[in-house]
Amino acid sequence: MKDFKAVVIGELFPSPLEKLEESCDVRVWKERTPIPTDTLHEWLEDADGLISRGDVSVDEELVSAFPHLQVIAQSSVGYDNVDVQACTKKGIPFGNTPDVLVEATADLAFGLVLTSARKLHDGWDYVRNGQWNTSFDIPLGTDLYGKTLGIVGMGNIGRSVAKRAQASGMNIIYHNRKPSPKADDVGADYVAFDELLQDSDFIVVLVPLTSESKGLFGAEAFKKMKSTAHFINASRGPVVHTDDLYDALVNEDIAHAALDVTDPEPIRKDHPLTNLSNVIITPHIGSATYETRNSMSQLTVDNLLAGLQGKRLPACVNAAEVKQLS
Ligand code: 8YV
Repeated sequence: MKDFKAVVIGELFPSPLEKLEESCDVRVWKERTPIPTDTLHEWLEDADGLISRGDVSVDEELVSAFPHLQVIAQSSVGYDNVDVQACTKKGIPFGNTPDVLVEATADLAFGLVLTSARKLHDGWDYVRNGQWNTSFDIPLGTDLYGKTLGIVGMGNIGRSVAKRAQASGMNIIYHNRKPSPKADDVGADYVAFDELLQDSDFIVVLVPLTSESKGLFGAEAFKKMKSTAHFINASRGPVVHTDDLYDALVNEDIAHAALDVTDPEPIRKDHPLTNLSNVIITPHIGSATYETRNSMSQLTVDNLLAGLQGKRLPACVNAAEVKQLS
């Protein structure tokens, strides 16, 4: 009999899992499919801690229903699936994994900028179809050098994307609710949202999903962009109005989109968006490297164990509101 009981939705790396098992009886939902509600409720009945996943709705009902639940941790930086206020109301600290995934996610976002500009995916298709550049019908890409990159959401990931863009000789502008000190030494200038839409050759979206950012990119926004603009989303799908993006791509209001996140997610193979030649989609893999997922796993377990032991979580979203021992 261990000190605590923990429920884990999703797989943990072996070493963090072992660490968790030293003090907890652990039940793990390893399937890729969402855990059935009945199973989740049954498992949570006597659980002290929960490691959740983006596809679990950690809403007020769930947070309030289980009296033993003392701490919730999630292996992601985004937590739009979690009602943090409800956690706070119940005195439950909620931990996430910022910082450790910054560089991997910035690589992916900037990788999408490069792929979109240089049509790497088309090049591969050509070779697979037995063609080479000697056919002279290779579609030409566009330079990054001298172009303007607009970052919507200048947080830690935005700052790391800006550094990569700086190295490629791009001009960088950004928009946040207010100017961010994170942009100070990466040569990024603060501009109004509309100015960013009008002036950017590449737009990278990195905002969290909130009631304010939901649907931020709709018909009106796409109409304001350059017809040569490349639109990259590495944040959350619902920040973009999918039908409006589809129309913008079909009507050539913008040139190209590269998406790591979609709405709906996962997107079906036969979804109209996936049939367009001016879009590429990757399956939400911003943090999907061995090193980063391992660090995320470790931090998630450290968050959960700290909470169970009544200590301050190393990465706590509601630390200021929930009283914790240091
Ligand atoms: C997660 C992400 O890996 O951290 C985030 O917010 O989007 C990804 O890095 C994914 O949500 C799985 O939890």
